[in-house]
Amino acid sequence: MKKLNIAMIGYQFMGKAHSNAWRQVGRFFDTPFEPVMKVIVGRHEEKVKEAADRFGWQEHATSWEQTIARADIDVIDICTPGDSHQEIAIAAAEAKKVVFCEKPLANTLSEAEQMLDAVKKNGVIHMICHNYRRAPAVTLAKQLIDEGQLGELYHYRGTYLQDWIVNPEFPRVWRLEKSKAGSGALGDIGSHSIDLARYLVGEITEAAGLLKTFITERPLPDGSGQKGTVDVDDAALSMLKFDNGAIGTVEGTRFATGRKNYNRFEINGSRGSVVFDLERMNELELYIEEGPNSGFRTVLATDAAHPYVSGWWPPGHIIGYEHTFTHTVLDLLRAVSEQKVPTPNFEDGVRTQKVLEAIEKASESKKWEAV
Ligand code: SOE
Repeated sequence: MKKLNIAMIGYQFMGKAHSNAWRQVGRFFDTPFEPVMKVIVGRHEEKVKEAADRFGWQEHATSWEQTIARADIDVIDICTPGDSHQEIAIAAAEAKKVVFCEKPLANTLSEAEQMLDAVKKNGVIHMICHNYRRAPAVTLAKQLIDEGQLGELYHYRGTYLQDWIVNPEFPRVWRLEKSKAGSGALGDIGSHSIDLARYLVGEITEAAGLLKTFITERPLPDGSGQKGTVDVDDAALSMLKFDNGAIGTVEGTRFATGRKNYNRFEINGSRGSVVFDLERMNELELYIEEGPNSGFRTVLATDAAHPYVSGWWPPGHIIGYEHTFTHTVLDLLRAVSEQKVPTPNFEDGVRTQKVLEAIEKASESKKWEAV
């Protein structure tokens, strides 16, 4: 089988999730290439070496520039904070590599647009990692919607709730710095809800928004005892209008006490509804209007006929968060073999970024903003 050499930049949470996906994909699915976990890149030699050994990369390196320049590397997988996405992705596109990038695509719309220009100009394959599209129950919801089973779509109700920074003593980590993360809950988790809204319902044309930072100073993570400013949102609320006439709400917050990673959506159409909750991710709640005795039922999306499931276990043997990344890299490998740009790609990343920007703008103007 032909080999595809992967270089991954970044080795923290997403680096761990992507490493697992690259390692597992060929063991469970028939892939058109054998992905080779060639080199993992990070700034700190000791830490990146440890990550290489633990996650199973052949080599480690401290320079992404030198790694991108290597002729034997085919795919650049970007798992760094948002402030470096643009530079790395553009360099990778110019070196004619396949570019796979974590969300949100960039810290600003202008950076995201430059990334899209670069991948288009250089004719390379590109993908953004919105892994939740590939939870089998979510892909199933998409199939049902595309088949018209829910009828005309009226509502999208997306909530992404976490509580990991409720404690005021939680340090001012990079995700709480605008210069590194671009925004707070809005870009980090709201972007997932918006991507799912665009995937399942359609393009968003207008947004209203409300951003709020509850705790504006936190201890610096260096242990100095000094405090640093939090200049990103802790919570982001929005109302949305879709081009097909549907309306929606999205709420992303890191202050929903007791909610750990509650990524849920409900979609209501003229003939039925679907509900997904990541914390019960093998299930899809489905309502199809069939007269007085119809009601919500729970579909356990673990049959071989359900999306991606045939690669894993017999029915009822549930899968988890990490599998969504494996499905994502599977589709990337397939796209590379067909020389097609998969979805979601940098175009999707730019569209989502436009919605994020409109929400941010609307929060300041207190008016609806066009996307
Ligand atoms: C942290 O809030 C985080 O890890 C996000 O960055 C991920 O995209 C999300 O899937 C889970 O939460």
